[in-house]
Amino acid sequence: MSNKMMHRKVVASIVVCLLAVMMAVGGIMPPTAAALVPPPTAVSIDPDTRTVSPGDTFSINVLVDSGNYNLLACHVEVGYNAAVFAASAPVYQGLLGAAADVLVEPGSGVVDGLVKYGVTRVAGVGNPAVPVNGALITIDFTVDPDAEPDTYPLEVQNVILKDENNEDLPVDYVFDGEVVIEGGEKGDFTGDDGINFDDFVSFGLAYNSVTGDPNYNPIGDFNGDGEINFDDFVSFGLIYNTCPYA
Ligand SMILES: [Ca+2]
Ligand SMILES: [Ca+2]
Repeated sequence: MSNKMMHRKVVASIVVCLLAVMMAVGGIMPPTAAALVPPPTAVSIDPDTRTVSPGDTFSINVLVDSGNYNLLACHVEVGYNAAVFAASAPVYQGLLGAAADVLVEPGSGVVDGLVKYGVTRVAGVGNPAVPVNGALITIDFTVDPDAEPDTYPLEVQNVILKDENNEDLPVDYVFDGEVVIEGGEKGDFTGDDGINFDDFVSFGLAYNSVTGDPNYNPIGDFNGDGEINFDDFVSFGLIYNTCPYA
């Protein structure tokens, strides 16, 4: 083999290798590899964290994502500290079809720090199992007025997901939620029992915020609805320049 031919072969090999690398990096590979790995299933609490004060009420959603799988039925439980929170009965959000097209599992409800909910599609009503991703239920919580400031978990437990053949689906991810209970009296940002100009400035910094915003502070959310707005400002005004907590 001449040096020239040898050189050509080497160049050709390099080009082939480069093409292979480019195809791999660019994802121009045959689609079979990706199709074999379905996207994960997940059950989570939304929002995953929130900050409240003693006596507040708040709502969470339980989200279910079945990935590529057709979801026929599901069962979830959410554990919470019953000494700190009171939970409402879970409210179905239509994830597996309209309320008339599903059956709710007997025993769904609230018992001793556990919210249970199960639902399955009814056959023959044009409600076939399909992939879903959204809110399954909403739960309202009330924080005990004497609750100790701390961080409390909302734990997703005993998840069961069923496909169209009543076979269990993998539960790839379960995301718990947490609730941070802050101490302090409404309006008293400085914690000195009086409501004065310092508190007014802090109230202004939190004004127009909602739960989850970096400047949201439940001390300014007098009615505990997750928003600091004009209603709260009126409540703030009513105790301005007083010492309501002394
Ligand atoms: Ca103050
Ligand atoms: Ca408010």
